[in-house]
Amino acid sequence: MNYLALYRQMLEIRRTEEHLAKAHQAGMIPGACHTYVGQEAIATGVCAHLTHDDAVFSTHRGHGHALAKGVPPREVMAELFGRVTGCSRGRGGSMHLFAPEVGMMGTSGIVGPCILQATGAGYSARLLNKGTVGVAFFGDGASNNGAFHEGLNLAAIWDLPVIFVCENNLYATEVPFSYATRNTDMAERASTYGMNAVSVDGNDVLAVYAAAGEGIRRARAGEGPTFLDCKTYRTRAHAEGMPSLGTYRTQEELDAWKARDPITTYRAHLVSEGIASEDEFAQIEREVVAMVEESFEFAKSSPYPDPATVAEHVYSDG
Ligand SMILES: Cc1ncc(C[n+]2csc(CCOP(=O)(O)OP(=O)(O)O)c2C)c(N)n1
Ligand SMILES: [Mg+2]
Repeated sequence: MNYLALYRQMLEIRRTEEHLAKAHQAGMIPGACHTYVGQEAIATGVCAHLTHDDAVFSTHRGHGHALAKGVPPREVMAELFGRVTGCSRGRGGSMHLFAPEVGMMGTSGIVGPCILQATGAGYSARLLNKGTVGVAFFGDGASNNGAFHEGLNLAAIWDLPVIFVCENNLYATEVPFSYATRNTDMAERASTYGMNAVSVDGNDVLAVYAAAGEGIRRARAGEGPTFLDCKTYRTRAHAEGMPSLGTYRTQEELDAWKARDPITTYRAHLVSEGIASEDEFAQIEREVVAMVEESFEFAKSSPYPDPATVAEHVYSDG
């Protein structure tokens, strides 16, 4: 277990997202931009166990999943800016981040289907005897979509190697989860399908790392799917340009979750345990900031795709 690698990954996501938020405000990003700020521990703790052969299917809030799965920040940024150097060659933007070479099988603006796609990846892994896993990241809102029932049920009855990662940040856009469902205990709901299901503090990267590690071990060993109910909070607006508070949540609630920020609490934990020093963190901060700045300059100065190539990279060549 590399404690500082987990810290570096979370910080890379945070600093990239902060740049993207500013770029969106400056009008450099066409379309919507949903940041992952506050939820970094989840993608980081899960993806630390994955290889490039494991397949991740993601959501509208997927920059953090792409980064944690190994897509370089420069390719994520360039994609959001619509540049040809982006991971989807500038065709997709924020909600079509694809990088099959590292097992990033796409962010998506459609809430729910990633649950079925990950189940399909698990089915494929089983048929081909690959030893890999399919991973779905999705929000609490997706859990009330029909895809949730179909995906969990199939994975359970066939003992498929799938990890369902619910990022329960208490709201679907501005709808409280407690309004949208009678039973807000996601682990309990998942366990009724007959699968291993655990609740975890989604702001604690070590807790996520441990729970995901056990789930992935089980999946690779043929012991079936695992559901991770990760309790977390997004500390920015649902999407850039929307109000951060609105009328659906209070300043007190936001402040309470900011006090449990996954990056600062983890850093304080490592210092108090004597695992790392403030000097090491300062060094990591310098390196991450430099890398993200360089990625931003790279993305900004990259060309747009040639209009003559508009039909390329849209469908698979098979
Ligand atoms: C099938 C579908 N229905 C509705 C929407 C509109 N929509 C976009 S984001 C969102 C909320 C999703 O909430 P959640 O799954 O909890 O993810 P979060 O934004 O909280 O990360 C909705 C309803 C959509 N994109 N796709
Ligand atoms: Mg949500």
